Amino acid sequence: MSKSEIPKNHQYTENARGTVSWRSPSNIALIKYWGKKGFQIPSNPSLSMTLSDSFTETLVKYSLTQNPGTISFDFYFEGARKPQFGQKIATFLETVSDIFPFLKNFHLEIHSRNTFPHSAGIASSASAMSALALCLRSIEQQITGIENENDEFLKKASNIARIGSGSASRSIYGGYATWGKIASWEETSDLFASTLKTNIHPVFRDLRDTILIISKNEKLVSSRAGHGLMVNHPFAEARIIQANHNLHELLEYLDSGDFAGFIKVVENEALTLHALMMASNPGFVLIQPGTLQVIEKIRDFRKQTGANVVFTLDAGPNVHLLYPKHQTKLVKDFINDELIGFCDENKFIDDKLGFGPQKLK
Ligand code: 2P0
Repeated sequence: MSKSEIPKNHQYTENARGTVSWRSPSNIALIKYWGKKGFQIPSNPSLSMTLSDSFTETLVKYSLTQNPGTISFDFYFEGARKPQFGQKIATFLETVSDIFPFLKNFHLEIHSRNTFPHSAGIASSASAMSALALCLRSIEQQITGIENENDEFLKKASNIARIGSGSASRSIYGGYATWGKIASWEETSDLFASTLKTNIHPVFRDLRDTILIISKNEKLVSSRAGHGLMVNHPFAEARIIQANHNLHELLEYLDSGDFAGFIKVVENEALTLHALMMASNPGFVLIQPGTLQVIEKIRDFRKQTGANVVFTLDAGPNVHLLYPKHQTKLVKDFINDELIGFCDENKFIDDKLGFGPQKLK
């Protein structure tokens, strides 16, 4: 957009200031997004489970800026300025200012907090970027007075969240969400996520996720860099075929309630993600000895008890242990008896399948 097209401040005088706030959850991918083509377009479709209790709350106060034509904001994380997050937000706001021209007419005061402990090794970009995208969408609605249908509101929020962080596009929706074009599924897109509308068997409707914190340390290679290493990766083509195949199998198992099939696909995706990292050039390793020991324990436990427990991994060493609600006692005893010793300061986080973001203001 050229400078002359930037709306003049006086156009906004009626609704020149306000406050919006959203709570948005994190998610854990079951079919992994790893690798992109072009700008924030995934190489393959992904499918995730939206969490409930691990979320970001973001509040944005907006008011007309003194310097129209530039991005102007202050960012506070848990009450303090955080320059390293601020830089990511500056880039994001600049990128989406074509879509939200008001960003160059308003000053934003952004306050954000996470429910999960900072530096617990939990990826926060999905919840943080989705919360911010929803706030921007609400500001747009308030200052333009144009109210969209809920579906349209969320679709655009998901598109904006994707630009901030690919996985954030899925956090806009509760339950299970997919992002990325799935052949022959009209409602799917590379540009935004959508909620999974197919039948979900009851066994998958109350899934628990206990996140075993193997290490709280910041990882050495960012996801953004990891995605980049999928360009010219020797297994890239095979990975795209595998992800599509796994996605279709998983959809069948989610429908039929086949937990053994679910375990097979979900663990294959988790291990493949890290295998792709290791086979990158340069290769990198984000799992730790504790990750592998916990995986072995989980597989032994499953063999011995026949319990429906399955692990998955994010881009880090922590292990997500998924299981149906009715097995909570069995699994919690197992964690306390056999797994907790592998956790950093004995830490784990209990979470579960959630309903998606919530507007707070
Ligand atoms: C996912 N991850 O599907 C995969 C699996 C991590 C492992 O998406 O570059 O922070 O901001 O789009 O979304 C992490 O990458 O990357 C991720 P960007 P993002 O959840």
